[in-house]
Amino acid sequence: MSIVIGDTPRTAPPPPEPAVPGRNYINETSGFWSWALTVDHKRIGILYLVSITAFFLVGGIAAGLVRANLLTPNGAILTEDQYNKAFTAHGVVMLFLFLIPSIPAVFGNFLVPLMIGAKDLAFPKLNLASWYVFMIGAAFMVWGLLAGGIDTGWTLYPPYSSRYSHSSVAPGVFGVFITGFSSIMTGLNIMVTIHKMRAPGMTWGRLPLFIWAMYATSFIQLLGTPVVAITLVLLLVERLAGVGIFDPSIGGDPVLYQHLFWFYSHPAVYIMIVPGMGVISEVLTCFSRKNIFGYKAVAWSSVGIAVVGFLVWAHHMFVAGISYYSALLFSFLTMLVAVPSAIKVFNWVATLYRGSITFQAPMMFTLAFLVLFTVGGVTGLFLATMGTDIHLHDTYFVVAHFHFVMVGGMVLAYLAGIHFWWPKMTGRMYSDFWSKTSATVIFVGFFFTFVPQFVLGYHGMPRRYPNYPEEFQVYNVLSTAGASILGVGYLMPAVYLTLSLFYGPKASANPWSATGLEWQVPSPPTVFNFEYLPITVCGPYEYAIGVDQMGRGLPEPPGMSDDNPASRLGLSGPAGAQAKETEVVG
Ligand code: HEM
Ligand SMILES: [Cu+2]
Repeated sequence: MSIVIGDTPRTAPPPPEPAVPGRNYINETSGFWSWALTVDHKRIGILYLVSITAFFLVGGIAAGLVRANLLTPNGAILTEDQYNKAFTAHGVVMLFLFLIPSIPAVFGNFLVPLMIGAKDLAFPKLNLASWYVFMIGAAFMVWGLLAGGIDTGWTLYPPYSSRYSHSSVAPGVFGVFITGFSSIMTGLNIMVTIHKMRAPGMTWGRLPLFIWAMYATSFIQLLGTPVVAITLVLLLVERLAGVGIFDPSIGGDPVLYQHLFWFYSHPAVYIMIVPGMGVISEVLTCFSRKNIFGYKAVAWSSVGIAVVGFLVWAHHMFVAGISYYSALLFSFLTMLVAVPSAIKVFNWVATLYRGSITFQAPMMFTLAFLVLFTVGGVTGLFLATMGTDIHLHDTYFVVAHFHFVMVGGMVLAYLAGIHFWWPKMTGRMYSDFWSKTSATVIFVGFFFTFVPQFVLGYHGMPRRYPNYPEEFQVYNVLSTAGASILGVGYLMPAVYLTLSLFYGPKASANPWSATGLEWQVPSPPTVFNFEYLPITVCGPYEYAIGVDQMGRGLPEPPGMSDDNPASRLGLSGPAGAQAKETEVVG
């Protein structure tokens, strides 16, 4: 039966209480083994959080070395060989050990069961195994990076990587190969969970958009990762056994490697960004107190990106000697992939329109994402256009482009997510002032770091070179100065979030007055998440009528007390019309 809600529930539900008060997933059991052998998706999420934060620090130090070296035209601190190893370490660690696992493994683990009303992921033991596999792969990579370093760049192009490099390519490549399995396990687990474990009433059309994004991401992880895995094995076979696969001097084909590598690595950039887009949809709706504009379009565009993302890989190879006609085709297909991304951006902006926006830290990171990701996406179109890419390929323009999407996009979405769900994950609130300051410092630092790189690339400064002509110095100094600001911006959350664990005020179950099922359980949640079976009665973003997904009234949103309640509840403006359309199935 479906009914239309007439009057608006105004009272907050009684805070849900665990069966044994004060018990939660963090303090239920204690000791080393209770964490090392846990199969609780929330604890595994925390294990991932701690590990990838450490890797982010390592990758950040490598980036600091690269930028410091570029302060002077002839290299300020590193030898040329050390420089090659520093930027490779930066790329490898950031991509394989931070960005790819970040949102899927941390928030995917922690939130997917909570958001769909499940006790855990479908395969809890596989989930724990995925973390161990990740750490084993990471150990091999760290071995490669410490024992001699790797100097090939993260793309590991043969024949240099397979035959001529004297650095520790083999353990590094083997490590990347192993972490791939972890990614596949996580993807598989999340996909099965979304299919099989949704609570009653949680239909596909009522799934939070983060879940749709995670679903699309799992699809890429499952289909793409095996391809890179076999490619890396072939690389190792050539390097260790001398079998000619990619090196032309022994009968191989180096362009084949590029095809295989980018067949995974282009979709992999969507493993990085699509989950971030999911986070943005959650935070943006909550802090503008509005339903998402165009739910179906946003949900299906995640799937669209996942599918079309597989058809565009050769845009990395326009100058690698592929035929003119295939380059033309890939140029066209690449433009297509920008369409679903643009659909999302338009719908987010439309969601903001006439919303009751408040500027808590998660929202500030989200708005920064909107600006920076858009710039990143649009500059991707310059690169997708063959004529301009021939000029821009392998220059700092490309470096700036992918940092806008990966750092300005993904990392900011990740920070938005951390700030949004931190109270849920830890049960503590963090400093309002410092979190907003950090968002501002990161935004400013980001601009100073990467905008000069567009100019450098346009003027022809190649990427991966340790030195440059003098006229480029001013832009490089600007970029390094910006990177220092950015570094400070990143250190701030590390400090105030850690302090919040000890001194932060206790968080309520639903501190942001959000609608998702994860906010209907205590902060932090209990071991089995729900003391009762949550029954979903409506879509995920009914802020306009002020109800959560179980149809219960929301608490007062933060920063809203001085507002006119009528406008907040959507009784005026376009949200009023939305309220009438809202269907509640009982
Ligand atoms: C919005 C649509 C996008 C388009 C049209 C696009 C287009 C392109 C093109 C054509 C290149 C190759 C440039 C060259 O090597 O000369 C490129 C490079 C790259 N893009 Fe994008 N891109 C888009 C979104 C993204 C996203 C969302 C990410 C990551 C989250 C990303 C990450 C990268 C990376 C890492 C590279 C460089 C890889 C390397 O050679 O090291 N791009 N992009
Ligand atoms: Cu690409």
